[in-house]
Amino acid sequence: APWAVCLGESMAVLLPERPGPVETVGGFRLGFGGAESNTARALAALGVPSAWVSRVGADGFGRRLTAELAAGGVDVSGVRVDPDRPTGLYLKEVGGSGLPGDAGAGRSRLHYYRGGSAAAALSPALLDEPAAARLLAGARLLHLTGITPALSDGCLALVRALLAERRPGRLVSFDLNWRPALWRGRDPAVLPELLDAADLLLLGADEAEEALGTGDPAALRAMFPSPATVVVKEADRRATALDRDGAAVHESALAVRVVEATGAGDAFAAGYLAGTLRGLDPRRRLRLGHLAAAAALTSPGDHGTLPEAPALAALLDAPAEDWA
Ligand code: KDG
Repeated sequence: APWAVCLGESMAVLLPERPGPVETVGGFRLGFGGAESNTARALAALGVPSAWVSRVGADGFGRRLTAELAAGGVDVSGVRVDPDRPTGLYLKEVGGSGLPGDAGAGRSRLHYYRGGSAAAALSPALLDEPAAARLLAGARLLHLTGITPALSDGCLALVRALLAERRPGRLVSFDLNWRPALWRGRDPAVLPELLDAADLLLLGADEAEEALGTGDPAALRAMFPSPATVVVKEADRRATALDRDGAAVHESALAVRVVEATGAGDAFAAGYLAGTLRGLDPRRRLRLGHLAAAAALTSPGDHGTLPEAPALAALLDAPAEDWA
C-alpha cells in the first residue's frame, strides 16, 4: 500500500514559449500541475510509494494528467472521473525578460480556469468511496494544502473531516500554499484552524506574512501550538524546523539559478516528508527538502530531476561547511 496519500486538485497547464505578458509569448506547451500531485510525484521520484487522490473530468486533460502521474510511479487508483464537470486548467505568465540576472525572472502569475471543475466537487462523500477509503486507511502520511479548502464548500468540508479523523500511526502534513486569487469571495479566516489541526505544518515565510500577518518562525510556532513540527521556509535563504518546545534547526537553501519557481514548494514538501518517513534526522529532512526544491527551481515546469541516489546520499551526509 502507498505510504503517502496526497489529496487535491490537479490541472492542465499552459506554459508559454517565452517570458512576458500573455499577449506577447507566442505559443504554449501543455503541461500538468497541481500542488498535491506535484508532491506525490516528487515523493515517488524519491522512492516513497505514493498515491494521489482527486477527481478529474471525463476529458483528454484528465486522462493525460492521470496517465502522466501513473507513469511517474504515483498510484492513481483513488482518482475518480466526473462525467459532468471538466478538468481544471491554468495558465502561467512568467515575469521578466528571461535573461539570467533579471529580477523578474522566474516570477510567475497563475491564471486559473477551474471554477466548477471536477476536483472542486470533492466533498466528504469521498470518504465512502472504496478506493479512496482504502488508500486513506493504509497511509502513514496524508498530505493536504491550503489550496483545497479554497476551492468550494465541499472541499473545505472534506479537509475538515480529514483533519478531524485522527488515525494512530498516520501523520497529517499541511502546506499553507496561500493562493489569494482562489479565496476571492471566500473566507480565508478558516485557515488557521485547519493549519493547527495538522501534525506537520509547512509554511513559506512570505506567504505566511501575507496570509497570517507574520513570517517569523518563532511567532508562527507560537501561533500554531498543536502540530508536532512547524517548518518555515525563508525563500532562497534557509528553512527552519521548530518542535513543540520551540527548539529550532536551521538549514541553508542551495544557491541555484532559478528558471521557474512554481512547484518548488511542493518539491520541498516532498523532500522533507520523504526524509520524515525514512526517519532521517531534522537537518537531513531539511536538506532533502532543499535538494528537491532546487531540482524544481531549475526546471521550467512544476517538476525537476533529482540527482542520482549516490549523489543525493553524499549531499545529505556532507559536512556543514560543504553544504550550501
Ligand atoms: O505549487 C504549484 C501550484 O501552485 C500549481 O501547480 C498550481 O496547484 C496549483 C494551484 O492551485 O496554484
